[in-house]
Amino acid sequence: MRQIIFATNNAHKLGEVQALLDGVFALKTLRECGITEDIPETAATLEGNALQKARYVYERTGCDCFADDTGLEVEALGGEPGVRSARYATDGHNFAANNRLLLRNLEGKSDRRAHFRTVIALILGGEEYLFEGRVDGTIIGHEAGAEGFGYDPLFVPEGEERTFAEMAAEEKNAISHRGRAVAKLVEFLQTKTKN
Ligand code: ITT
Repeated sequence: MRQIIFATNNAHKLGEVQALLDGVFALKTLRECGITEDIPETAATLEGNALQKARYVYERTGCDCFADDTGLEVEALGGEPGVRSARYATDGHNFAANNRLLLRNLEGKSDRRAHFRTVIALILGGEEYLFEGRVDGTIIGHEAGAEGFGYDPLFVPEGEERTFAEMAAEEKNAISHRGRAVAKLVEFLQTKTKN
């Protein structure tokens, strides 16, 4: 099976995407390619960061690779935390602190609409491609559930009553931002590898 590198240091994402790409491409991790450092994400947009991460890996390995950048965009906060979702409350990836800050910033606000948006940048045979996935929903007033990661315990997708953190991984993947973006990636890779 053809191999492709997923440029992420987030083990949760790796698990989610691994399940979705099963049988299409064999995923290689950054560690397996000898890249152990954090990849810079300094762009002002999700698209920019996804491309920055994929290019970083392509320049070092010359191999087919992709990266995703995801943000939670909250209507009442003018799209925040958006591209700063990982570092909303602190410099690191402190999920609990990020969730506390989000709840505090939404205190007293009746508009709880939000969406997750994922942008995937793929470099295949040296060519760059972008794919996007989005899921709309609402931010509830307290954390619920222990599955998933990040803002999942606060996010109830449209048409559901449970948060992403209360769903099994397959349920989240079937409707999530990342699941939708990966579905587009998989469809593209399947047509490319047929030709
Ligand atoms: P890599 O850059 O190494 O891939 P990361 O954790 O920095 O990992 P992102 O920049 O794409 O990933 O994501 C930013 C943050 O958005 C992430 O740290 C989480 O807090 C949140 N996030 C991303 N995907 C999410 C998901 O599916 N559910 C809940 N929160 C998510």
